[in-house]
Amino acid sequence: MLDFLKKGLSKTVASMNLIKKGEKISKDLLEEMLLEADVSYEIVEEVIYYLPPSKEIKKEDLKRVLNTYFIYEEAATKPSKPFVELILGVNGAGKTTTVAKLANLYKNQAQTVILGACDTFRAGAIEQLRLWAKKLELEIVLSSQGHDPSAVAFDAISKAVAKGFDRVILDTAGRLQNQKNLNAELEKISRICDKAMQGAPHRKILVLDGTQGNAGILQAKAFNELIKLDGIIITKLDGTAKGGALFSVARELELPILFIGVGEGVEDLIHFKAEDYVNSLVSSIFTE
Ligand SMILES: Nc1nc2c(ncn2[C@@H]2O[C@H](COP(=O)(O)OP(=O)(O)O)[C@@H](O)[C@H]2O)c(=O)[nH]1
Ligand SMILES: [Mg+2]
Repeated sequence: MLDFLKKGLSKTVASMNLIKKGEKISKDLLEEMLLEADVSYEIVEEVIYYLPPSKEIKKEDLKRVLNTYFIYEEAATKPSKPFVELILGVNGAGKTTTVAKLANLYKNQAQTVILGACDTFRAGAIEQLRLWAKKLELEIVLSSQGHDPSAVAFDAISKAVAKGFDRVILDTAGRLQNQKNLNAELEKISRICDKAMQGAPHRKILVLDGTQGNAGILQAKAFNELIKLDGIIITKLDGTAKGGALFSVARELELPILFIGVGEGVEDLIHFKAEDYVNSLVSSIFTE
């Protein structure tokens, strides 16, 4: 069970006196519960439309309809050594923490990882990543605040190539309020990555703050227009009742959700599996 879903939904159930017994639920209550979980209004209406036209909804029918939303698979990536990942997103979304989580995951799979502290905009960001690298005993390439992030990316990839590392993960700064600069910066980082190693970056991942619910979608779209994304990681789903926004995120961006973040620790990263997510949501709706 994904607890973040249960938390939000049990509140709704408690506050309502509508029919809900075992394997069936009234359409009105279902609608209410999906909205409460921050499934967007548009998608709730659509789900209701695709359900059988009876007043009471069966669990299996709901599962079937909800599962149709996560159809976007990750494009097949050619194996590459090193495999370079660019982590994008606005300030505070959870990028640096997610870089550490991913690095830890790869390390546990016996892969060698080098981190690139390309968020040179804030001194705190470099230090934060340096501390993670120390804790996880990982190599890191960094420079000082204000330096060119592309240079850091170039050095990290070159080092990984020279030393035969399996992975490079590049943390970045996300100043969406200054789109023009960000655009130029991301374009340059991409270009320099490719210069350091042809084909890099191999995966561009957007980190989205899950507590923003559906409000994060516009932001995500803006990033996807700046740089073609390969997938999304949604963070902070441990502290929110807005887990239902994942439906609209997947649908609107037509991108796969790769992982979800459920805490501040390095282990708090879950591989996103649509079926488990839908099962959890449906179970929370049908059990009190
Ligand atoms: N509860 C929770 N907090 C998170 C999660 N991911 C990141 N954070 C916290 O969110 C804050 C911002 O994260 P950070 O990685 O610095 O964001 P960045 O600015 O995008 O690099 C930090 O306090 C993190 O500990 C998560 O999955 N759950
Ligand atoms: Mg950061």
